[in-house]
Amino acid sequence: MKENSSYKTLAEIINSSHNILLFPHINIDGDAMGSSVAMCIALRNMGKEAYILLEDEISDNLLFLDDGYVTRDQNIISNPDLTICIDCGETSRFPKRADKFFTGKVTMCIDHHGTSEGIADYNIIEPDAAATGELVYGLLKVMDIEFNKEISNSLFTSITMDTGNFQYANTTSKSHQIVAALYKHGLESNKVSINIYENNSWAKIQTEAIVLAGTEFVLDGKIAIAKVTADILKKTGCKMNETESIVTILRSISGVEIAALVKEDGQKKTRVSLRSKKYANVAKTAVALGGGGHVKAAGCTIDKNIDEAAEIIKKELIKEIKRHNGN
Ligand SMILES: [Mn+2]
Repeated sequence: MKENSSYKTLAEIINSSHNILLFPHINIDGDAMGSSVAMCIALRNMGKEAYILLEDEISDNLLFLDDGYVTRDQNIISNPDLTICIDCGETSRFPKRADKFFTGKVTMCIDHHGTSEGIADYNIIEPDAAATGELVYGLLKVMDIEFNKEISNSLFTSITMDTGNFQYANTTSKSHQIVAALYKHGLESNKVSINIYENNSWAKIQTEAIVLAGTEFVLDGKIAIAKVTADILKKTGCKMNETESIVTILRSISGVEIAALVKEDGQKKTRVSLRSKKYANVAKTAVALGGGGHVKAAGCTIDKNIDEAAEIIKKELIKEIKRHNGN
């Protein structure tokens, strides 16, 4: 991996660029969206032409942040002075926009994933940061940007969502300090939290109920595995990208160390989301099956039908638990 550039270097390059495109990852989450929107607002307030370029949909609970920043038109800026990938650092995380990213006269990456490859001319990759929003906050400070309510709400979205609302192990005093500072600039934490967390579709909640009812518990309840089938989604009308929260609910069950959500994505394609609670390393399991991620949150895709994939995952997870429990 390339060495990180300094915030000052990034600030200077941004200052001298006029047309700027931002590239958050596919399946955009609160961190990617919040970081990108905060950045886009700051750039426009500096008088730049800036857009967030996407290739897929935004989940309903994040739409409130988009006040004309998002576009899917790759020609909106034909020769960007600068392109910035945000909360991602591998072209597989923005596959249909990868060519466009490299048309930037200068490229940048701002990310906190340990798997980030340093693909840009200038990179700031800090795996210890809880959210990319923390890095964008730091950069906007160095750029001497005037913070406002919109920037504060965006960065709060980023940090609250990537820390599991300040519950996950990645949460630090810095996460809290940044949020505390955002209040001084008009942060509306309750309004934002209602938009994000209390805005579920009935289809999503029904899907959660059906999927959770079918949970299989293994090794005295240390492992919980649940399946999202195409049939369930058809019945409820829920979108696949709205089912991600189920794995967090599974992990929250008392006694569960590893939660696995197995999602049918075709006849011979199953996507798997893994979460661990205290000691298990699900990144290890995911990597063994061709995927990747963090120690406590990882995933992979298995080219088998959902039932076969669930069996494969179950065997691997039993091994992982037994590795720690010494039997
Ligand atoms: Mn993130």
